[in-house]
Amino acid sequence: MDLASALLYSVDQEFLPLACISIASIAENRKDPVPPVSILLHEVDQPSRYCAERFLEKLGIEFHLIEVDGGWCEPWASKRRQSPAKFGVLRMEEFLRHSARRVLIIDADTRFVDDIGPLLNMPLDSASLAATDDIAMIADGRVPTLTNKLGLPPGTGYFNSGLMVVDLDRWTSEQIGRKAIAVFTDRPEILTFNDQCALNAVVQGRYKKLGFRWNHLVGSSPPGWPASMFHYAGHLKPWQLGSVRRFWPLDRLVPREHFDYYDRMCQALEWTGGAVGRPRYEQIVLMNALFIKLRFSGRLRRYSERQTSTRTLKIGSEHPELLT
Ligand SMILES: [Mn+2]
Repeated sequence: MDLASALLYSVDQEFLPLACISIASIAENRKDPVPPVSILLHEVDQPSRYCAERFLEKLGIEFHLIEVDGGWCEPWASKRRQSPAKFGVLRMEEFLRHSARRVLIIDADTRFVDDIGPLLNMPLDSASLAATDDIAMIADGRVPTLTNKLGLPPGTGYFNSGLMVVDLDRWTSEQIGRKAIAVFTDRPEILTFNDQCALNAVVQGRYKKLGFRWNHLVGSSPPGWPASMFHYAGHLKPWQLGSVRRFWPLDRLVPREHFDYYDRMCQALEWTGGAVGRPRYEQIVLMNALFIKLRFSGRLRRYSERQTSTRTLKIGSEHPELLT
């Protein structure tokens, strides 16, 4: 029996179509019914909302689109040049429309290739959430610096917030969201990666570690590692780089199948607004410009280095249980 569960996304206009694709990927791989989905909407126009509704209705799942006024996270969100959508989950207990004991908080730039069933049933022991250690930060050797800046003791883990399996009662009683918000107002200088750093500062390493398969960072994780969920964190987003997929070294970093999947899904969405619905010539110009920027700033080379990093290999051999 599944616990009463819910899935939660928080998006703006640009990321709503991607949340829809992520949800479709969950439905494709799910044997049992998909738990109800709540999507927090920040400044989403009516045509986009209508596209999302039409697409999600076809999936035959229960969903709730919830308009959130992002004004509450000003002025610090604008100062950090972040969309308010990044912070909606920090107040999720106020926004969720139904009771749930377990909430999966999922980034829109993700795609599932396995049944989420194990995440709905796994024990969290005494932790308020489970998440995957950030392999990109491990590979870059940045975890000690990041956690030290957050005021955490040496050896504290650092999770990626792209997928969090949350015990809603504990999250609420431990005031994790409220405390994370306080980091933005009271101690913003400790943050490197916005909400992800704020949550790591609050949780202080007391999270249950999910296997690396549940947050496979495409381009950063070694390609041979198992994957149940692909996370297109950072710059390697297939929907932003489709027309330059054959250019070296992108062709090595992101397998062709990922581009094909997003081509197919973007078509199925029939989106009319936002980045996904941009005219073809405009997309091609933007994609080429982005590729040139990534290639010549050395960012693409850094991805290649992560995949073969000795730190990554070491984690894999020291913690084989995280690679099953
Ligand atoms: Mn992400």
